[in-house]
Amino acid sequence: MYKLPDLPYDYDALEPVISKKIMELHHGKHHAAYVNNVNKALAGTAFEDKPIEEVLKNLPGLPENIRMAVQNNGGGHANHTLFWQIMRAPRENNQPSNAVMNKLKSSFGGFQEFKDKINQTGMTRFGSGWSWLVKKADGNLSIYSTANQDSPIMDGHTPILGVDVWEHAYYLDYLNDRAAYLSAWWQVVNWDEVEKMLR
Ligand code: MN3
Repeated sequence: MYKLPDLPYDYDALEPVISKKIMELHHGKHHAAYVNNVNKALAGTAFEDKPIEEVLKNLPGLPENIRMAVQNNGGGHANHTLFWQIMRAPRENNQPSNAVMNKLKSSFGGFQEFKDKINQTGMTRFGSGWSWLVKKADGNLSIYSTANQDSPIMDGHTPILGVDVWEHAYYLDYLNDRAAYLSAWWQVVNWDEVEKMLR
């Protein structure tokens, strides 16, 4: 049985970038539903006590009648768990350490280029999904988007930073302006947490 993780901050901590109302719904309703539904799907199977990463890596090994439910809800659980962890109260001119800067520069040409690519990848995701920075098995960094609640873990990649571009993540604050949400979101990135995962 998975448990809804507590947020590492209060519901209003990300204001004004992300409102308390969005956080209450997003964590307390959306994420909670993913947890409940993946628990239901896995109940009574050999997978119910396995770490979610292990389950997502082995989706083809799951019984077919629960595979899609686990992909959607297990993916949702893993994706949101990371998302909460890599945010914190907003900072102006929010930047990573020099070590992270250098990594992003060598992989993507620069910090601004990196942010632009994450934003563009999120903007061009039609419908619901995520924009990701991932580490591949060979250690190389890559940026791409996934649909719905698909997780990079399903492809054997390690998600390092991900931004939720489902409308539930921004609509109450930004209406249909996904670009404004993505642009503001960089103020709440917890670069200390991102750096830990980059090592
Ligand atoms: Mn979400």
